[in-house]
Amino acid sequence: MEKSDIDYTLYLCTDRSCLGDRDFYEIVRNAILGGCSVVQLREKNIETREYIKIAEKVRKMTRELSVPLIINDRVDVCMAIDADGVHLGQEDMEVSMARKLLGQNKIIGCSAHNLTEAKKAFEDGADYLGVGAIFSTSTKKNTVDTSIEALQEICGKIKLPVVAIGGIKEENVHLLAQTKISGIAVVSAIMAKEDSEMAAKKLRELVGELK
Ligand code: 3NM
Repeated sequence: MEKSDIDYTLYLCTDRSCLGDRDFYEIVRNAILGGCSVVQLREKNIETREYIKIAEKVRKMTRELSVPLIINDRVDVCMAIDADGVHLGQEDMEVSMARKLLGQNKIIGCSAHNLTEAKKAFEDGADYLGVGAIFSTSTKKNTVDTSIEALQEICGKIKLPVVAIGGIKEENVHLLAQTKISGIAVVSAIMAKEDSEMAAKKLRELVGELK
């Protein structure tokens, strides 16, 4: 898939901690069937070998279903399984260094909380930005609040696709109208739902209404 063809409308970040006894792969598959257009595998506190094992399975599934797979933080895991790209936070590897390692064809996303970070990510060669946390979230600790005004400013001034993240759910998607985001990224609004296909379908409709 060409980088320019990527549809950021509904970006799923995975989290295996909210599954209970449900099957991770089934939830992700159903979320894609419901309309998730990008999957980011986000694993924390996991051995590298285990990370790769999971990533390979998700890689197979996303290839079958023709959606891009992004690996959170781990450039080595991205390379090892030939994922479509990597997502880097402000504490992770520098975008410019990841670009050197991954080459031009891989997608590199970067988290930004303000215009300065967004500009730097753009200059360093990022392909898209994840901007948040827009609303409060209990999924990730120590998030930096980012206002809708700051999101709007980044969308207006940086020529990269912007995906809003943090506490986004059915009830508040409408508050992102007029921000010119390319899509929303969610964890719990899909992963914590019993029916991830229906959850994705509904969110996809709501984001579609913004555009
Ligand atoms: N990154 P939920 S907030 C993975 O602010 C992540 O950069 C964030 O989870 C950031 O959709 C977040 O359940 C968690 O609120 C988002």
